[in-house]
Amino acid sequence: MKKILILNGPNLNLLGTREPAQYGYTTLADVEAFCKAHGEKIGYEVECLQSNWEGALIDRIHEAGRQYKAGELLGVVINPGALTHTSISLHDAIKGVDPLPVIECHISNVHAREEFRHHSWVSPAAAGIVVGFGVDGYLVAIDGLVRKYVNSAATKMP
Ligand code: CA2
Repeated sequence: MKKILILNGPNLNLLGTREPAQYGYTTLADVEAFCKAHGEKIGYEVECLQSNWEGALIDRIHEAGRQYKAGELLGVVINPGALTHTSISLHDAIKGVDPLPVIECHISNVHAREEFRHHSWVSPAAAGIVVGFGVDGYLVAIDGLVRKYVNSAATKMP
């Protein structure tokens, strides 16, 4: 069974325990569980990793690039947390594994928040972006990945 990788960056391990007005009450364990269940339903094994370390995320993206080349991985959904707004290294890592599809996902609508959250270093390297759907955004991102790279509506047009 092909895989989809879900990556979560710094502080997302705190999901559901603080700042519920911004991020809701769902924990990261809940998110990972419903992503795995959804993946199973649509025929993908979902693997999840959260790290507070930029380098660990970059190492995993490099490994994902190898898995993609080997035909084992469809793509990656990443919520890079605040690294979104600071990390050129993450941008370079995603560019470095092109054409591996990487979907950037944010729980909150970053564009309706502080100015410093409006810029993303990840977006220019991403295959798609999901913003502001709460934790359901992870499912939207998974479905978007599958629709764009497997079941494209465009491929079904007469
Ligand atoms: O909206 C998102 O998903 C963010 O990626 C979350 C990041 C934030 O820096 C981005 O601007 C937008 C914050 C992740 C920290 O998550 C927490 C969750 C609960 C309590 C504290 C932090």
